[in-house]
Amino acid sequence: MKKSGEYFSLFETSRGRGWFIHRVFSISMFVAICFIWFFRLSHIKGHQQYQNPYWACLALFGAEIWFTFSWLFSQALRWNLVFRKNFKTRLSQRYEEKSLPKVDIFVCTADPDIEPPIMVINTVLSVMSYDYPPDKISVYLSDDAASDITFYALLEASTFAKHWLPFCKKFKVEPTSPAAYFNTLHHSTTSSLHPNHAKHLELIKKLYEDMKRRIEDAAKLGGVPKEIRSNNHRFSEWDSYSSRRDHDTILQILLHKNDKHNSKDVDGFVMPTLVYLAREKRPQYHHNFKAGAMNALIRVSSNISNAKVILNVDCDMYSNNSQSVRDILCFFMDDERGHEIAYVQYPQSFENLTKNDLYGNALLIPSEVELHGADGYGGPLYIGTCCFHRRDALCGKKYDGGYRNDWKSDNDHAIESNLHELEEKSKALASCTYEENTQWGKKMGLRYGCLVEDVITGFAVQSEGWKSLYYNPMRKGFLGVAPTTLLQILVQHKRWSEGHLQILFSNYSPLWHAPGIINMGLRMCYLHCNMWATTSLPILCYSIIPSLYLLKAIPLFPKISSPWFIPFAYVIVGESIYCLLEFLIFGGTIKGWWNDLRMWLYKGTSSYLFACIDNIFKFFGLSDSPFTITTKIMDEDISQRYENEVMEFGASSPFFTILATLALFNLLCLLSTLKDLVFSEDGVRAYEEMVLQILLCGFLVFINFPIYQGLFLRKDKGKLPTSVVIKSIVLALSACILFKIFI
Ligand SMILES: *[C@@H]1O[C@H](CO)[C@@H](O)[C@H](O)[C@H]1NC(C)=O
Ligand SMILES: CC(=O)N[C@H]1CO[C@H](CO)[C@@H](O)[C@@H]1O
Repeated sequence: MKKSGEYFSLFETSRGRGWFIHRVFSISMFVAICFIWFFRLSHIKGHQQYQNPYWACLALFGAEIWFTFSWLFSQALRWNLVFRKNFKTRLSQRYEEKSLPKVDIFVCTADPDIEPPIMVINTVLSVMSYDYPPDKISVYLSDDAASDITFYALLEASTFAKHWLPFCKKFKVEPTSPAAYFNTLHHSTTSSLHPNHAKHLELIKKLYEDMKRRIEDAAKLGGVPKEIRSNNHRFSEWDSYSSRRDHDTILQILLHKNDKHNSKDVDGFVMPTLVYLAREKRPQYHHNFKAGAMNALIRVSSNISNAKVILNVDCDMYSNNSQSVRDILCFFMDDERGHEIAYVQYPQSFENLTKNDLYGNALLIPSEVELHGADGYGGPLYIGTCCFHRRDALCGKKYDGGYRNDWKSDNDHAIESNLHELEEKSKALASCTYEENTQWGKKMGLRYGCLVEDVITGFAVQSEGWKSLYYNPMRKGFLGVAPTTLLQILVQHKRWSEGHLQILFSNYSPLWHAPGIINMGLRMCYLHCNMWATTSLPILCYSIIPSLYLLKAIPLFPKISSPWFIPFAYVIVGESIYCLLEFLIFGGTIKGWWNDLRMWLYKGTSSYLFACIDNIFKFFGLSDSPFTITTKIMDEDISQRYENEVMEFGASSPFFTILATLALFNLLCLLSTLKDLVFSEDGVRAYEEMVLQILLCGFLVFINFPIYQGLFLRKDKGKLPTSVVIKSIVLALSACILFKIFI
């Protein structure tokens, strides 16, 4: 992509391969789906020789309509995949030294019990060590628990960083999170290192281990030891602390270049700015969760460093590539396209994945396909972490064609006031009352009132005319810890799907918001996600109704010799093969695909269902859904089972009751059918008409195998608890019996 004259773009865009074949396939699939609709419409009155299952057919038709829309939206996400490639050397040639912009990095943590401080500071250290001029990096940690232990850990980290940063620079360490780096060394032999490197490594490792021990000791004690507290005036800020939900703003600038005594590393080079922030909390003010924390960070940072580019990461996502800042600036600083980009989203990637990814944690299809598809329409979703923002866009500025950022002026903003004054002035920006009568949370910063504040914010920014971009390099930019139990994942997806459904009915609904600014394709991409929760109903229809009618041998689908059978077969086989191929092409395994399909089913029948119910409750003002953080720590046992890909139940939860009931119910239906098939004289001919129903029920039984194991076969702590076993047996049996008797 050459521009007139000498100018070369800093990035280029290429289109996904195979798009033409995909489109042809897509259209053929659509035709087949239309035939299925025709079939339903013409057969909705039911079969002459049987009782008329009018309502059942109507429900299935409803489900099919719903699936069709959901499928259409998913096609939008596959219609036009684009891939980005950048040119860091050009960036360096053009801007190094003179005018590389400053970057503010926000790390958010919310609970020291769930997010251990040692993990948090590993993330902080990893982003402090970016290969980028350190005086241009500022790292802000937002601690929504205002935990003195997290602060103590950060304080320790600021000292450790003085050794760690030069070490990283000298030996080109990757990844720059100490824990992750030391972990990689286990695998390769440290003996192959240069003696000088080995010596330094040993020293730094000891420093790290000592620091880790001190932090973990403090965590065990449940507080920072008295000696340390009294020796450091910084802890006096906790004097006002009465609880996590009731305290003053605590703001500490731990490292800053204006600090004469404490701003250089052991080699005498200046260090990145490091700031700790716990915004003010009062019980009578709603704190708006992470969105509130981010907005406080945006304001506080504007007073301290005011970088034009903001990176936002969760405290468990460490940087796995020290070049990421430069990678991203290639997009923002491109002369031709850069000025319209509001944010660049990285995929959310995880290190703790097992080979076949039992829980579909890798989000393979969303991150390898769907976000590329959204990018093709000018706007991947903002997913709340691993995202680089343009400050102006995040703060509510509108994009009009004339917008240009002057990166040079960015560096002029110098702070002369002394650090104490700076801290005091900044504190006011993080107070509970600051946002009263302002546009924060409405038109500025992250938008409030939605469980997926990130997605709605991304959409709001795009509806101000900005574009966003998806960057998914081979080597992942950030790595986090994936949830490791089924319940954590189901709860997480409940929150996501519930939040997405809120968007659908909010002011920022992709159905009608910002006409003329957001194109149809992108709207469909958003709708695909917004509709997650509602797909629970069709999925439930399909996992209950056909199996129920098996019990009475009433067919709901065409028989095998009928021409109507063909579109059904085409859609089922075509879609399965397509999904499998897609999964394999993007690096999954066959078993991984099967697991992913199972998770789709489980989310559909539990998380999404509860999300729908909760949304309805909320609509009538009945319940206030708590923002649940998913746990990141776990005991030995659970982690063993996770590594062996054994499904973790363990807890008694309505999520599991519903999954187990459905699994048992389908098992009963299948067994009863097979019994009839074997013992009845006319069995085979009768069942020729029921083949699709038997296959569907058989599929549901087959995919639910881990549940039967958890119900009846396993002895370990991760099996389904007895209460769930009893409830699900009673429920499934009574459903079958009642149906047999009354319908
Ligand atoms: C993380 O970074 C290392 C280099 O430090 C690289 O070898 C590895 O492939 C990266 N991990 C992922 C998942 O990309
Ligand atoms: C929480 C967890 O499972 N952590 C593990 C993630 O993977 C690394 C290396 O693969 C292990 O060292 C952690 O214990």
